[in-house]
Amino acid sequence: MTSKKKNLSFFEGKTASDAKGKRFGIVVADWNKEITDSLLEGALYRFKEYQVDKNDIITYRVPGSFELPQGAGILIEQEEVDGVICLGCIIQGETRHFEFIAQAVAQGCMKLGLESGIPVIFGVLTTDTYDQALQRAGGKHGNKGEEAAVTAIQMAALRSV
Ligand code: RBF
Repeated sequence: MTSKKKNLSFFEGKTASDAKGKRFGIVVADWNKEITDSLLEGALYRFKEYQVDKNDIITYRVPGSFELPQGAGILIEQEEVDGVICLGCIIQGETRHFEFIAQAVAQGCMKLGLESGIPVIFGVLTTDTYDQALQRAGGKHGNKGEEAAVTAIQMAALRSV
């Protein structure tokens, strides 16, 4: 069912404490690069707003969304980070790849987060059309990359309670 509401997410601006001194990883998929680059831009914008130093942000690129959990795992092994966000865009095509990839990535991110103890944030758009993805990557439904960054900050803060 489609919704006429503009934006159903919680996100309305500043919702977490500043994260100065925290380190974050970002893993970005190259598939649908125009979209994932906008998600990345949104994430970097929010990290900056929350005082995260640019030297404390480590960005890795992977070919497609399917590779996101593995990329995040490698990043966690190689870098000391307080959280990782995975950014990707999976668009429903004519084959069942969509379902397999989306399921695998969601489960991979969850498993990695639980096993490593480092928050792994699922910032992956899963849409029927390219336009729906555009609307969630800086369009009328906001930028889910920004939300992923704020979620990582909130989860990192939870670890230091
Ligand atoms: N990766 C994405 O990030 N988004 C997609 O929409 C996407 N669609 C794909 C469709 C097909 C038919 C295939 C074979 C791959 C697709 N991938 C997509 C790439 C996938 O995430 C992964 O990089 C490759 O399957 C190699 O493991």
